[in-house]
Amino acid sequence: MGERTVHTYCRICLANCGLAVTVDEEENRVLAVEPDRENPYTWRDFCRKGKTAPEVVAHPRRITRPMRRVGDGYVEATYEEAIADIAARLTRIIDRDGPDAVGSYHGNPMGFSFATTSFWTGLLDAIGTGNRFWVGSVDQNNCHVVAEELYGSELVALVPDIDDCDCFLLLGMDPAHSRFNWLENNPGGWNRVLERQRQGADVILVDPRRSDSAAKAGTHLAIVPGEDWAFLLGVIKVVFERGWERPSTAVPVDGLDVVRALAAEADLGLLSARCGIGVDEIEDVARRFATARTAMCVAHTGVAHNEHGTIGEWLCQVLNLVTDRTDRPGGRRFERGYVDIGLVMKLFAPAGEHRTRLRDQPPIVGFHALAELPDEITTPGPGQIRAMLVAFGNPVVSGPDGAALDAALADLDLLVAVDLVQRESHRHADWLIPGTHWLEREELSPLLGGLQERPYAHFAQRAVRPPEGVMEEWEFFTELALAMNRNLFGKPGVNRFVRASRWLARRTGRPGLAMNPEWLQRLLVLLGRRLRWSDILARPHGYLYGEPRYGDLAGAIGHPDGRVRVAPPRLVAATRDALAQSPATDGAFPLLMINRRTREAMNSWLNESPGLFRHARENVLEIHPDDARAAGIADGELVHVESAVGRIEIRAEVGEGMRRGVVCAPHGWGGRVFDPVGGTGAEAFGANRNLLVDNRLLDTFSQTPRMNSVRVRVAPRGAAAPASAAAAAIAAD
Ligand SMILES: Nc1nc2c(c(=O)[nH]1)N[C@H]1C(S)=C(S)[C@@H](COP(=O)(O)OP(=O)(O)OC[C@H]3O[C@@H](n4cnc5c(=O)[nH]c(N)nc54)[C@H](O)[C@@H]3O)O[C@H]1N2
Ligand SMILES: Nc1nc2c(c(=O)[nH]1)N[C@H]1C(S)=C(S)[C@@H](COP(=O)(O)OP(=O)(O)OC[C@H]3O[C@@H](n4cnc5c(=O)[nH]c(N)nc54)[C@H](O)[C@@H]3O)O[C@H]1N2
Ligand code: SF4
Ligand SMILES: [Mo]
Repeated sequence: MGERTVHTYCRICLANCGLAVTVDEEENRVLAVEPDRENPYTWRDFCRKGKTAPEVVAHPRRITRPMRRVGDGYVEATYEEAIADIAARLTRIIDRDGPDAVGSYHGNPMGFSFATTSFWTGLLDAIGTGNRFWVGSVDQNNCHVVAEELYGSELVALVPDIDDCDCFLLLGMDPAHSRFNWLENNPGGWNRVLERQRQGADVILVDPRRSDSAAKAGTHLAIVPGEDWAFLLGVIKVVFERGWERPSTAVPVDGLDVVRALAAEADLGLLSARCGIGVDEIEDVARRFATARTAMCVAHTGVAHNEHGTIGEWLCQVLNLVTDRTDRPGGRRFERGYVDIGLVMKLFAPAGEHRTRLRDQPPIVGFHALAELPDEITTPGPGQIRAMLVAFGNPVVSGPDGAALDAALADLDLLVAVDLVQRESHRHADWLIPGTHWLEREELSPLLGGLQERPYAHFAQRAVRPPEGVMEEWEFFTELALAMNRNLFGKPGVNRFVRASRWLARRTGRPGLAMNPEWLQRLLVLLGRRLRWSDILARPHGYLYGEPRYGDLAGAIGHPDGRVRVAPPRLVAATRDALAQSPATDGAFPLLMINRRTREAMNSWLNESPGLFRHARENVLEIHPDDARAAGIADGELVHVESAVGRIEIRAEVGEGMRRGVVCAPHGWGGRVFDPVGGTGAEAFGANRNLLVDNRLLDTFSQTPRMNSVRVRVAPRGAAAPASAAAAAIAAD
């Protein structure tokens, strides 16, 4: 009685698994989440995170009313009170200090909600601030920079053609845990790679750690962290020298001579010494990759989060371009999706002129780097940030030097957090605004259409209604702009139009006439001229609307001459500089700390979900037995890990899987979940390894911190010197 099955998809990670969700309609409750086996495309990665999603919907600490800070605690308030107060305070700050005094940060889960991303931009444009910060700067900015340089468009992401690939060269990814997705989604991708391997394909995985994925790959190369660029340059050099070069036949390419010259200058012995992979192994990889029938090189976050992460991504694409793997079967192609990506760019990520006040950095895809945020808040002067809006994000845990950011957030005149629960980054919030869970939202994400490995569209059905009275995030952003009397999207007349449409909806009794995000979704589908809205809606299990096509990349190139610029001068120059420098070492901090993900957690959320962890609910520090011996620590022992900016306590796990000199701790742990409603103590699991990451040591192109090559030392607990003041303070309270 009252039970219903809703077909939708999971929006925790980009695998976007198709789901069959059983709900109790009367109680508005999710009873079970199962994979939707009738979905033609996306359910095979289904995992416990999706299965236990109802625990997040019914989170005992979930915020279901706006909460206003009073002293050290919170009291419930109405949306009217919240919106009026926030609008008044923001207006005062803007009048006093200008629009840039209002900053923003949004995190990864917002990317799954098209309505939210568009109205977030609508609100920020209403405010008129350029101080917009985002998660891409601790994630995939390097890909956007390379796409802009090579293809003239920041949003070009090439999807792999797994089922026809004979040679996979995969760097810095652990798809056995994180699934085969990053910017693009390859449903069931890792299992399909392994299936290709069983059929005879070559799988080469490059990772300093013998990850679960590396253990399954035919070849594992344990690279020195941060030196993927050197390895790839070596491979490219060998390709040129042996005459294996086959320039792209899919796209016209300029600058090959420059790349050839750069590769010729580099010394293979030195490259090998840098990356810790033998000359013979580099030559072998080059041969296998270049002479395979089909091949692809793909680099993920392991490569990105390093000093030369952008050079690494660039050389990965260069290798594909000089061996004719780009936009060719078995390689990586451009999926045009069902909306006009150029139009979307103009609408949602217009080329920003704004530069950061202190470090004078440009935005990437419209947003600045999290690493710069603390200084922009704490440094006085015109343009100083005095208020912050934080939505769908936990930057104190997921970003670099969380202690510095935590101290900065404490210093603001106004902090507004929009989230399901109050996490570490929200602890100083003046207002906590409820978020909605994806099971409570219906949406089409036209942007993700171009990131699917096959032409695919899926309208997500709503499974349950949000808690009584809770507004969807986009509605809250709209209300705030209206209350501030600042035009949404910064466009004259928009607010008047919104009000008029609401009036009409009330008059006619047709709620759909009130302006809402579905209008934008339908408009984009219409302008894309590839799919009909009704055809998408008619397929609740998802819509595979075509076969993969090759040759569309040529038409997507944004450079006026329509040619790929394979040798961007600034990347070539930076590679020369990197070649001229020998890798730095630091006797005080002899180990390099890298990152990995845990299957059961999603970045910094879900690690508190009761149904997810069967074993210890903590992250650990993996360390090689020789390094453990040298540091005087034993397996299972709590140890101190210290860098130049912080210190954490974490349990050691000694094992042969680590490269010597490298330790690994997953990010996303150690942040607290507070209880603003019940007032009970905060919960936390594990240690925040990002407290050790310096927010000034960045990849200059992507503005991303070196989260995968953090110089640290490890010592038994009690033996280490005192932690930095800020890290000690955050740990103390
Ligand atoms: N060292 C190191 N650091 C890393 C990485 C790494 O590899 N190494 N990875 C980086 C990467 S790839 C990423 S994507 C970032 C993630 O960085 P962030 O996106 O800033 O962090 P998350 O932990 O994903 O925080 C997501 C927040 O959104 C909330 N949330 C979830 N769903 C919803 C919703 O529907 N509505 C609302 N309002 N809130 C919601 C959660 O409760 C949580 O507080 O971390 C980065 N940090
Ligand atoms: N279960 C789970 N799945 C997720 C997520 C999650 O948090 N949990 N997050 C999602 C998100 S937001 C993203 S962006 C994707 C990311 O997906 P991936 O990029 O695949 O991320 P990881 O699984 O962390 O794998 C990174 C690998 O890089 C290795 N590595 C570290 N440093 C280096 C280096 O310098 N060079 C090389 N070659 N390797 C290095 C690490 O040992 C690790 O095995 O995963 C998504 N999927
Ligand atoms: S979290 Fe799990 S179920 Fe959800 S999309 Fe990712 S792999 Fe699929
Ligand atoms: Mo990410």
